[in-house]
Amino acid sequence: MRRLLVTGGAGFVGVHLVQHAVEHSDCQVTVLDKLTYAASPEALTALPPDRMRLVVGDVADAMMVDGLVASHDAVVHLAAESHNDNSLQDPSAFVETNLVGTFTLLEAVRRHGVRLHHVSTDEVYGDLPLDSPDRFTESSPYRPSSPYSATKAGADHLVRAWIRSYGIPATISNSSNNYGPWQHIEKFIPRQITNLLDGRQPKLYGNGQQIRDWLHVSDHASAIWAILGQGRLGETYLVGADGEQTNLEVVRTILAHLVREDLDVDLVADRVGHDQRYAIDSAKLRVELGWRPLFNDFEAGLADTIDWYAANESWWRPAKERAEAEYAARGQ
Ligand code: NAD
Ligand code: TDX
Repeated sequence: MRRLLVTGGAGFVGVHLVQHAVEHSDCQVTVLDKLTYAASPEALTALPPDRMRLVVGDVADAMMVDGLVASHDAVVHLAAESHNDNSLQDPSAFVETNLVGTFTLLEAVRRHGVRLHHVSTDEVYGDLPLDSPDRFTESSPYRPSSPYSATKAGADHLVRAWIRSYGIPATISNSSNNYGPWQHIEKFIPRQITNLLDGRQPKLYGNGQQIRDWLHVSDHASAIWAILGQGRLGETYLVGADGEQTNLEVVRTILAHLVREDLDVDLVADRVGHDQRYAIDSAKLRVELGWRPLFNDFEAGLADTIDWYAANESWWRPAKERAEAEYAARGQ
C-alpha cells in the first residue's frame, strides 16, 4: 500500500492514526477533513510534507470523494460527528456526515475497488447492566440508544450490505472509549481535566456510577493499522483494553493526580437515555491478529494525558468558555 486516504484524519483518533501510519510504513497519507470545530489540523503540522497532505472537504461531497478514492490504494474512514450530547441537541449533522457521508464513500469504493476500513464504536450495541459480567462481542445484537450511536449503527449496516451485495474489500472495527492527547474538551476526560486546571469542579452526570471501558488512543491507532494490514476482508473486530472504570473513579484518579482530593464533584443533570455500561471482549483481535495494547495501566495513561493538557493550554483554551457555556445552558 503506497497511498492511504484517511477521512476525519484531523480529528482526535485521526491524528494518532496518521502519525502511526507515517511512523510504521512508507505510505503517503492524504487526510480528507471538513475541519469542523472538533478538528486539530495543528496536530498534523509536524509530519513531513512529502508524507502527509491535508485536503479540506466534506466526505459527503460525491465528486471530491470519487476523485480521491480513485487515486488511493486504501481508505480508513473516521470522519464523523462524534459527541452524544451534541447529537441529542441537533441530530441533523450526524445523519448527514455519519450516514450520507459513509454512503458517499461506499459508492466511490464500489466504483474503484479500493480497500476500506470503517471505524466504528461499541455504542452500536447499546449498553450493558452495571452489575453483570457480560461484555460485547462481534455477535452482540445492534441496539443503539442515541442519535449518534444510531447513525454509527446505520453506517455499519451500510458497510456490511456493500460487502455482501457488491463484494467491496472492507473491514469494520468497533472500539471502546478512547482517551489521550488531542481529544476535544467537550468529552468527559478532557472536560474534567481542564475544569480542574481552571479551578472548576468536575461535572458528573447523574450519580457518576456509569461505566466506560477506556482505551488509550494510540492503542486504537495500532489496532486499526493491524486490521488494515492483516484483517480478514468482510470481518468485524472489537477493540478494547479491559479498562472498565466508573465515571466517578476516573474523576477521583484525576483529582489524586492533581493533588486535589479535597475538591468536591458536582453532580449535574443526567444525559437523557444515558447508556449505563460498555465493556469489550477483544479476544478475536488479539488471537487472530496478535494485537496487544501498550497502555495496560489506565492510571499511568491518564497521568500522561493530564500532563499533556496541562502543557497544552494554548490549544484547548479557545474552545473552553464556549463549551462550558453550552453545558451550563443544559444544567450540565
Ligand atoms: P472527532 O470528533 O475528534 O473527529 C472527527 C473528525 O471528522 C474531525 O476532524 C472533523 O473535522 C471530521 N469531520 C466531521 N464531519 C466531516 C465531514 N462531513 N467530512 C469530512 N470530515 C468531517 O472524533 P474522533 O473521536 O476522532 O472519532 C473518529 C471516529 O472514531 C468516529 O467515526 C468515531 O465514531 C470513532 N470512534 C471514536 C471513539 C472515541 O472514543 N473517540 C471510540 C470509538 C469509535
Ligand atoms: O461532563 C461530563 N460528565 C459526565 O459524567 C461528560 C461530558 C460526560 N459524562 C459521562 C457520560 C458518559 O457516561 O462520561 C461518560 C463518557 O462521556 P463522553 O466522553 O461523552 O463519551 P461517550 O458518550 O461514552 O462516547 C464516547 O465513546 C464512544 C465518544 O464520544 C464516542 O465518539 C465514541 O463512539
